[in-house]
Amino acid sequence: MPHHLLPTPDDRFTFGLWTVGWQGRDPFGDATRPPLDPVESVERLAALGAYGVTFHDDDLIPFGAEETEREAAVKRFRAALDRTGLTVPMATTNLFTHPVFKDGAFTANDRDVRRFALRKTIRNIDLAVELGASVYVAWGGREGAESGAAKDVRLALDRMKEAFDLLGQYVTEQGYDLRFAIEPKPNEPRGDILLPTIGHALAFIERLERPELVGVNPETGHEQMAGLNFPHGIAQALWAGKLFHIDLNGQSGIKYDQDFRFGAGDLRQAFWLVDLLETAGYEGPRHFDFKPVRTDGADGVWESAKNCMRNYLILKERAAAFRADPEVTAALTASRLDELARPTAPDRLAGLLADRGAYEDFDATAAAERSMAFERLDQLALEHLLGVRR
Ligand code: 3MF
Ligand code: MG
Ligand code: MG
Repeated sequence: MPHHLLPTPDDRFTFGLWTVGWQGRDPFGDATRPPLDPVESVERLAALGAYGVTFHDDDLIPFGAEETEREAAVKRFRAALDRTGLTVPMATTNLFTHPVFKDGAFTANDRDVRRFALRKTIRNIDLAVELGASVYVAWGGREGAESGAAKDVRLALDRMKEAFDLLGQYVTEQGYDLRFAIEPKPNEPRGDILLPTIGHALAFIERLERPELVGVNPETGHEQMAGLNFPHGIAQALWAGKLFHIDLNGQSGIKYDQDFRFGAGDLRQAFWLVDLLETAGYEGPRHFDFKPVRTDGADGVWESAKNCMRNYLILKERAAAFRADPEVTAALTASRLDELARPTAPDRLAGLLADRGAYEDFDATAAAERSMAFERLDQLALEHLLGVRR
């Protein structure tokens, strides 16, 4: 295998414990694989060249565990991290599995549940910081509804804001160097989930007491489940300075959350995504949130984990070749990408209004006749992606 396609910790690839640890339980079928010890996951991921591992509180410590059991689990995990050098750049809370969260956590109609959810989150924030995490993800999978009157969405958003304001106050008062990343998803497991897309989340964040502490953790498949263009959403999150973290995986079109390994599903969007992350200066972890298919045993688990990283590196190589190709440079100019980079009116409004060439003398017919030459540009990209041009 070419050396540059072998991952190293410098590539900053990370995996959730719940990804390789997924036992294949789905709404129609039981587990097809035995439980996986988090310590084994740490060791295997380190051996494959990963940089870090992430976890929900309940991935590491069973829900409701006694304090002694909790301490023992953390101790074993920490020892495995020390042994392997794997990091924990992110952690998160499970606010969706236990039946107590059936109507949500931060926005459950039941106030006691909301208070419990906040305390559960705060408890795991302490552990996350102890283990060195700098990002805390919040996926509100149960924050939503199946019917109209069951959820007053404006009130639920008030409660959601209250939750993030309290969590922001907590980390500020503790002096923690920790930022939050909201993970949008349109539906599943709720019929409709609040903050369903990157755009909804970005608008919500600006209403918080400490917006600087909160960004987004978009997931490939979640945006694509809504038929949206994932690289476009990521570009807007980057533009807003809000791409604090990312969940990479594969999805084929508008259907259930497939969570395929990265590179499966919409390959063209995967190509443009890697091109964007690698050229836009994104420095966060490349985090995989996928589910090894339930047809496979342990062989498929580690094969798919390895290939999430391998596919990212292949696409990184292809995207770099595309950018370095002189024919691509010429095609980009022919498509006027350099012009898009120029401000529309550096002469400000007065200059624009005084410029007869901009309106009175503008030849709209001639401008309409200029080809944008996008077909040639896109074919060059496709041929680089397919490995036909190098
Ligand atoms: C569900 C998800 C979640 C989140 C996780 C991290 C279980 O579709 O993507 O995975 O990523 O809760 O916050
Ligand atoms: Mg998913
Ligand atoms: Mg996710």
